[in-house]
Amino acid sequence: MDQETFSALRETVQRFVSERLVPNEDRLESEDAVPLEIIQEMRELGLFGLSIPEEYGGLGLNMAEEAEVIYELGRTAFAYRSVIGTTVGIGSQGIVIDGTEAQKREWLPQLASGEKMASFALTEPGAGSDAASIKTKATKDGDVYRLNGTKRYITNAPRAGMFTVMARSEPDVAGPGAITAFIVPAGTKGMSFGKPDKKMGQKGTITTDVIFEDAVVPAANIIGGVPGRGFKTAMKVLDRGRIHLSALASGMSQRLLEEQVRYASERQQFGEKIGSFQLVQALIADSRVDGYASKVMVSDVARRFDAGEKVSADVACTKYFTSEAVGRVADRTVQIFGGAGYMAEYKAERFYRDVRLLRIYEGTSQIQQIIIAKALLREAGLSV
Ligand code: COS
Repeated sequence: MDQETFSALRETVQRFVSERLVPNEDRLESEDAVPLEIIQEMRELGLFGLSIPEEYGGLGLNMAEEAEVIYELGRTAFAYRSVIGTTVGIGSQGIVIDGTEAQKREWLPQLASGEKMASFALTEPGAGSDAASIKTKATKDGDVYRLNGTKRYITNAPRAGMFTVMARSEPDVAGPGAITAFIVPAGTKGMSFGKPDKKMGQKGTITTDVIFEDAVVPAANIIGGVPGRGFKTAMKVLDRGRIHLSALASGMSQRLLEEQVRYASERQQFGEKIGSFQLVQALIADSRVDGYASKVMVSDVARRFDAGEKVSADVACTKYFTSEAVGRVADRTVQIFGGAGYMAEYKAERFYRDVRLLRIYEGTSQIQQIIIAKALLREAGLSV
C-alpha cells in the first residue's frame, strides 16, 4: 500500500480505537461480547481484509503494515482484535500462502469483506505444543475425505464461515508428513461445537471445541491440492501469526504504560503525587524499556519477513520477548495502582488477566525458546 493511503488507514484505526473501542471496554466486559454494531463497523473499515491481497478484495497490507495496525488494536481490550484476528491471520493465511488459485478465488473475497469469518483448527485435547501429534483423522473415500476427531480452544468457531483444519490423512506416514490442511465450510454435516470455554480473561472472545464425526470434505478442499503438506502450512501460518501477536503485545505494553503514567501523575500519597517517588519511577522506566524494545523487535522482524528472509527463529525471539514483556508491564501496572490495581473495576486488573494468554497461545514461551535454540544449534551442525 502506498505510504499516504497507509497513513490514512492507520489514523482511521487510531481514531476508531480511541473513539469507539476504548469507550466500550466496560460494556464489552460486562456483556462478555463485542457489540454487534462494532463488528459491523470493523467490516466497513475493511479490517477483516487487512492481510488479504487486493486482487481478492482485501487491503493487501504487508507484515510490517499489518503489525502497525495490530499495534493500534493492541491498545484496547483484546476481544476486539480477536473478532478479526483469525480471519486476518491464522484462519485465512493457509489459503493465502499455500492455497490454489481456485481456493483463493472462492474464499478470500468473502473473508476480506467480513461476510464470513475464518477459524484455525490445529490444537486438540491431546496435542497442544506437540502439534505434529494431532489425532484427528481424514480418511479418503473416493473423491472425499471423512473427518473424525476433536479440536480444542478454537477461537471464533461458532461464528466462523470456514475453518482451516489440520488432520492426519496419510495412514502410512509417521509424524508431521501425514498431516493435511483442509478447508471446511461451516455447516458441514458431522461438524458440531462444544460449549463456550470459561476463561481467566479475554472477556468477549469466543472459543469452543470443534467436533468432527464423519464430516465429509471434498478432496478439492485440501489446501494447495496436495496431501501431507498441512504441518508446514500450519508452521508458516504460525510464523506470521506470531508477529501479529507480538504487535498486539507491544500495543498493550504502550496502553499500560500510559495507564501507569496517568495514575502516577494523579494519585497522591505522603502529600505528593506518587510519580514523584523514585521507586514508582523505576517501575515506569522499566515498562517503557520493555515496551520500546518490543516495538523495535516487531518492526525489525516484520520488515525482514517482508523482505523474504528466513526469520522463524527471530519471530520466536520476538513472540517470546514481547509476550513476557507485556506480562511484566501489566504486573507493574497493578503494583502502581496498589489496592485499586487488584479491583475488577480498574483496567489494570482486567488487562493483567488478558495478557497472560499471550505467553501461551500460538506457541508457549517454552516452545519459542526451543525454536530459537534449535535453530542456532542446527546452524552449528548439532542435530537436535
Ligand atoms: N516454516 C516452514 N516449515 C517449518 C517451520 C516453519 N516455521 N517449522 C517447522 N517446519 C517444517 C520443518 O522444516 C520440518 O520439515 P522437514 O521434515 O521437511 O525437515 C517439519 O516442518 C517438521 O518440523 P520439526 O521437526 O521442527 O517439527 P516438531 O514436531 O519438532 O515441532 C514445533 C516443532 C515444536 C516448533 C511445533 O510443533 C510448534 O510450533 N508447536 C507449537 C504449536 C503451536 O503454536 N500451537 C498453537 C496452536 S494455534 S493457537
